[in-house]
Formats: sequence, structure tokens, C-alpha cells
Amino acid sequence: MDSWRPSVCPFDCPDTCGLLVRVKEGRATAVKGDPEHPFTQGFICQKMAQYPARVHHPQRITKPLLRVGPKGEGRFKEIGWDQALALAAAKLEETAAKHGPAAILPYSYAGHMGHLHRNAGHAFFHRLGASKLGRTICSSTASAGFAYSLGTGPGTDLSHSRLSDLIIVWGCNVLTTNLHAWPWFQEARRGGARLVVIDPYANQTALKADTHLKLRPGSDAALALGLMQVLINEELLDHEFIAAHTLGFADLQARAAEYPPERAAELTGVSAAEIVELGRAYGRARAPYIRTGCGPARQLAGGMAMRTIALLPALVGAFERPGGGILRSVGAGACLDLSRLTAEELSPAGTPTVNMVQLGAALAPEAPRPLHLLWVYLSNPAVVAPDSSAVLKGLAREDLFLVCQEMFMTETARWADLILPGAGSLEITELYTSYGHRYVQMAKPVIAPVGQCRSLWSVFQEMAGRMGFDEEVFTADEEQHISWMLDSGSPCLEGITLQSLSAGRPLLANIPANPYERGFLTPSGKVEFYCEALAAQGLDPLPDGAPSREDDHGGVYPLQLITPPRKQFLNSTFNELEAQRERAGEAEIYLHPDDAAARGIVDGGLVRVFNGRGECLLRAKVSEAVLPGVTVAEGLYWGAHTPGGTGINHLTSQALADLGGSSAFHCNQVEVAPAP
Ligand SMILES: Nc1nc2c(c(=O)[nH]1)N[C@H]1C(S)=C(S)[C@@H](COP(=O)(O)OP(=O)(O)OC[C@H]3O[C@@H](n4cnc5c(=O)[nH]c(N)nc54)[C@H](O)[C@@H]3O)O[C@H]1N2
Ligand SMILES: Nc1nc2c(c(=O)[nH]1)N[C@H]1C(S)=C(S)[C@@H](COP(=O)(O)OP(=O)(O)OC[C@H]3O[C@@H](n4cnc5c(=O)[nH]c(N)nc54)[C@H](O)[C@@H]3O)O[C@H]1N2
Ligand code: SF4
Ligand SMILES: [Mo]
Repeated sequence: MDSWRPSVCPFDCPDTCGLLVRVKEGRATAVKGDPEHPFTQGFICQKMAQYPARVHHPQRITKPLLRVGPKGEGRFKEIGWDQALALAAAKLEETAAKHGPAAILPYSYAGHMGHLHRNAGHAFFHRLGASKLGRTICSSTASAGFAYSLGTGPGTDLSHSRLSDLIIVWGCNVLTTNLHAWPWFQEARRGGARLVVIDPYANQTALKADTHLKLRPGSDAALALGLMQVLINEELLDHEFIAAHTLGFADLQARAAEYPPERAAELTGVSAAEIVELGRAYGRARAPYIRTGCGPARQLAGGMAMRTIALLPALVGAFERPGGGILRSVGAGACLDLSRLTAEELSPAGTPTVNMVQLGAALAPEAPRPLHLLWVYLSNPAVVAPDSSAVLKGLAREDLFLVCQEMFMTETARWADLILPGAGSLEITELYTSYGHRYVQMAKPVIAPVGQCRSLWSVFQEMAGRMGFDEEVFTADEEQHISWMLDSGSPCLEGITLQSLSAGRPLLANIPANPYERGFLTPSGKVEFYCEALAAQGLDPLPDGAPSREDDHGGVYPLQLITPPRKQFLNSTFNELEAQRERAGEAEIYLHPDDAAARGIVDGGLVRVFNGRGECLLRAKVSEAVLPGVTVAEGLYWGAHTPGGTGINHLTSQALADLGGSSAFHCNQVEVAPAP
């Protein structure tokens, strides 16, 4: 008997699709998009269509593994769960006794986005007194920048954009990373809307847009200020909105005057004519809508860039028009009460925090507080964290005990001392919200755990028992925790309960499609052109258009490199499927024809991309898709699948962005040469 059962896509993708999974004799055999899910609309991406192959992959880790060979060699023997967890508990105790509990660090991120399992280890590590992890690798800079301008809280829903007449996709490759935005944009376009993409390269989305402004990476604030200057200069302003809902317009006006189109053009690489044209179009549009991604934020001055972009809608009063507004992130996640699950209060006062972007530095033997036990789950830091050579050096330390909860032998798991096989999303009970839509969903297991795999949740609960922790958080069951999360008292979860979600249908949270109609969650309740909170930290209270650029060592590394996602992978996930690697093809780097010619590089040739941190071998893609001086390498390939054995994060740095402590993955200087 086969049947289709409801589930949810667990990946770190704003679309959080509702799924139907066909199950035959206890195995998942096919996955499709839920046709009744209003956001999924019955289709899924090509990656997820491969999910059954991933779940039942012959190389999936299905038993606990203990290292037998030298570190990193990848030789393990199978052991039982009891032995594995007893060893883990002994190592935790030994480390805490010898070095203090802060020598233990959990390292987890977004391999699975369900709230229960994503947060399952928090209480356990808090109770241990382990160092805390600052989970900043993705969006903390973008959200900090945005919050200084518009406040916290969700942005304008994507479904709202269908009423827009001008959609600007600003540093977000939606056809790769937010596929389900596309139907809304296409609906708007059928109604006459124009689609503009602002991005350093002609990505998939730009190729399908009406206009592509190709800017230098890190110059978004200058571009936004240039657009503001056009709006101000040509009187394309909504004075009524500005007077009622913003703070510091006169100051902004003075600052924007420093960015006439010619200067903005010089800073951005976009022509003055294009800037004037887009400024006018934005000012004259009935309901302009902006979708920003993380692209502008993954820069040394990325927080400032996001803050500046976020101010544009206020100048033209776009927030008040059906179809107008701006989106960075939306969803009901912030409405949940995670406090009982994460039990922050169990962490002793004064416990240090390690910023996950700087794992390489934290693992160095000379770090001020050396780490001796690293427990990795839902993440693959050997590939995804910046400055891979520093990370790998740390993982190779003989005096570091590495536990990995994984489904596959990733480049991190290879270095482990102990691997615990993880149950995947089809095998567990879970609660999901999204950062791209407003639906809340619950998933129940559709198959039994594969092999001896166990969920993160059950492992941490059992570990807590073994360590003698008896607080309520460690004894409550999954459904109890889901109920607690939903029972937050937030009006946005009205009517959404364990019972109502149990039918497996998506429930719409009570969040307006355009939350800005209700005002702004800034300290002043207004859009802050002038931001007192930034001034109080000694930072520039006004938008600043100085471009982000890494030191090029006097021109030794003259080319800018950005490293955005690739369509066939989800961060470093899906590298484990050979068929998916074949679809992705070889790792490439886009180079402008002038830059290629100056270096004797031909299209399709193998090139060495290098800087002071490391090098990669990539296939040259010589194309005017980028400006001269700019290069792009899509995708987090595992090093082992590249000709040089090194992934792209061998070239990125551990430097933090200006606000929010995130990484600057798109702010690197490199040189490129033909490979020997
Ligand atoms: N297929 C696929 N989908 C994914 C992912 C994946 O790996 N693969 N990852 C998921 C995750 S975790 C996330 S956080 C999201 C990220 O999704 P996005 O926000 O779309 O990804 P970004 O890396 O921010 O890159 C977006 C675009 O920003 C551009 N960009 C880079 N630097 C700049 C700049 O300085 N200014 C401007 N204007 N643009 C710039 C890049 O060229 C790219 O086209 O996607 C999610 N979805
Ligand atoms: N250069 C560069 N680096 C980047 C980025 C970039 O744009 N450029 N993007 C950054 C961003 S936005 C992010 S969010 C991070 C993402 O970084 P990560 O969150 O580390 O994402 P993944 O690489 O997908 O690794 C997730 C791992 O979790 C495992 N996993 C998945 N589900 C389960 C489960 O149910 N149980 C268990 N036990 N394991 C599971 C998968 O097998 C996979 O190995 O990478 C960042 N790194
Ligand atoms: S990765 Fe994104 S688009 Fe693909 S199925 Fe999952 S949520 Fe949907
Ligand atoms: Mo991310």
C-alpha cells in the first residue's frame, strides 16, 4: 500500500514548503509540493525532489561510529548506542573536570530548521555550563541593520508584492534561494509591473528581470543614497508620510546631498543615467516593493548597507500603498516562546560566548580560552565557516574531542572522534515556522528512523538523564514542548495549537501582510533616518555610503570575490548526492573578459584563486555577467569534490561585519592566475 503523507521541508530556505511524501513499505519513495499549501502552490525545488534518495542513501550513517585510525583519516568502527553515549558523557565530565565546562562548545546551525530539534541541545549545554555559541553566521547583520531603520518584526509579505507596479530584488537570487517568490512577482508582472535586480552579477534572477543594475559588491549604501538624492532633488517625496512617520529627514537630506548620481556612479559602478532612471521610477511608482536578501549584508559594512536600503520606502510612502513595502524576513518564529525549551537560565552567569563565524580562532591552541570538546550538529563547519584552513587546523587538534551528530560523512564528520547517526525530518515530530511566509506547520513522522538513527531531541534528553540533569525541560516530551512554544500568549498565534496543527495542515499566523501599516517597532515608533541608538554607540547615526572593501594588500589581491549560494546545493548539503554534484557541475568563477585577458585566462580554463588565507582551483567562466574587478564563485562545494581539494571558504575571512556580528562572506580580495 502506498500513500501520500504530509510533511514539511526542513531546510534553511525561506520557502519552508509543505510537502506530500509517498511512502511505500516503510520507505519514502517520492516527494512533491502540497497543492493546498497557499505558499508552496504544489511545487518544490529540484533539490528537494531528490530527498528520498538522500533519506535512503546507501552512504547514510545509520550506526554510531568510533574513530579507529588517525584523526581525519576517516576510519571508524561501528559501536552500540549505549557505548557511544557513555563515552560522550565520560568525555564531557572529563573535559569539565580538567579544563572547566567552558572548554566545551556546541556548534550547530541550520541543517534542520524545525524549532524542537534545532534548539534541542541548548538546555543541555546551558546546564553543563558549556561556552555559548553566537549563532550569527547567516542573518544577524542583516536583521540588525534593518532594525535600526524600521525596527524589529516581520517585513511586507511576498504575497503583497503581486499588487506592486515596481519590484526591486536587491541582493537576493530568488530563483535560486526563494523560488516561491517568483509566482507572486510574475503575477505582478502580468499586471504590468517592472522587475529590477540590483546585484553584482547576472545571476539566474537578473537574467529574467526587466532591468539589472550591476554594482560593485559592498556599494549598496552608496547606491541607495544616490537614489535618495534623485528622489529629494526631483521632489518625488511623500511629505505627509515623512512628517508623520519618520525621524531626521533634514539630516538625511544633508547627507544624501553628498551623493549626487555622478558620485554614486563612481562608487558603485552603476552609471549615473541608470541611477537617475531608477530613482525616478521608484519615486513615480504607485506601489514599489523591495525584496532584499542577505547579499548586501555579507560585507564589512553590511549592516549600514541594509539600514540604508531599508529607508527608501519611507521617502515615497510605499508602506501605505497596497503592493508597496519591503521584505527581508517575515514569519511567525518570533511569536513562539522558546524560553522553556532553551532554558537560558540554566547557563551560569558569566559564561563566555563564541561567535560561530570565528570558530577558526576559537579552536586555535593559543586562544585565550582553549576549547577541548566540540559537539557539532546540524552544521558542517569544515565547509561553511569562513577561513577553512584555520577551522581544519583546529579540528585536527589531538587534544580536541569532536562529537558529530550527522547523517553523512561530511568534511567535518571525517575529523570526529565519535559520530552519532541523526534521524532526518521524515522520521521525527516537529514544529515549523518560516522566514519567507506566515504559515505555521507541524510534521509527524512519516517513516521510522532509518537504521539506528536517533533524533537530536531524543539523544539530548537521554544525555541529560545520563548526566543526572532532572529539570523539567529534560523530562517533558516533544508534544509538551511544542505546546509550550505555541502557548506564548502572542496574538499572532491565535487559534494555533498542538491540536489544530495535528491535522498536518498549514495554519496562517495572525500577522498582517503589511505589518508596517501598524507602525514601526523602533524606539521612536518611526522610521529612523537619524538613529539615536547608533549615535549612542558612537556610530554614525545617518546612512553612510562608504563602500565595503577588504584590504587588498597594496594591490596584491586586486579582485573582489563574492561567494553566493548555488542552485543545486543547500549550503553544503546535497554535496553528498553524486547525481546532484553532477547537476551542479564543476565549481566555477566568473571573471570579466578584461580581467581574464590581462591574466592570460581563457573561458573554461582551470584557474588558481588565492589570497593570504588560502587558494582554490576553479573553472574560469569568462563573461560580462560581472563588472571588471569583480569575481563570483557560486556554491559551497565540499573540498574533496574540487580539483584542488579546497572549498571556497579557504578564501574568506573571520572578520565580522559592522553590526550584528555576522560574517562578510561576500567581501574578499583575491588574485586569479591560470592553474599551473
Ligand atoms: N539553492 C539554494 N537556496 C538557498 C541556499 C542555498 O545554499 N542554495 N541557502 C539558504 C540560506 S541559508 C540563505 S541565508 C538564503 C540566502 O539567500 P540570498 O539572500 O539570496 O543569498 P545571498 O548569499 O545573500 O546572495 C544573494 C545575492 O546577493 C548578491 N550579492 C553579493 N554581494 C552583494 C552586494 O554587495 N550587494 C548586492 N546588492 N548584492 C550582493 C549575490 O550575488 C547573490 O545574487 O538562501 C537560502 N536558500
Ligand atoms: N562562503 C560562504 N559561506 C557560507 C555562506 C555563503 O553564502 N558563502 N552561507 C552561510 C549561511 S547563510 C549559512 S546559513 C551557513 C549554513 O551552514 P550549515 O547550517 O552548517 O548548513 P549545511 O552546510 O547545510 O550543514 C548542515 C548539516 O546538517 C546535517 N543535517 C541536516 N539535517 C539533519 C538532521 O536532521 N539531523 C542531523 N543530525 N544532521 C542533519 C546535514 O547533513 C549537513 O551536513 O553557511 C554559511 N556559509
Ligand atoms: S529547499 Fe526551499 S524551495 Fe526547496 S522544497 Fe525546501 S523549502 Fe521548498
Ligand atoms: Mo543562511
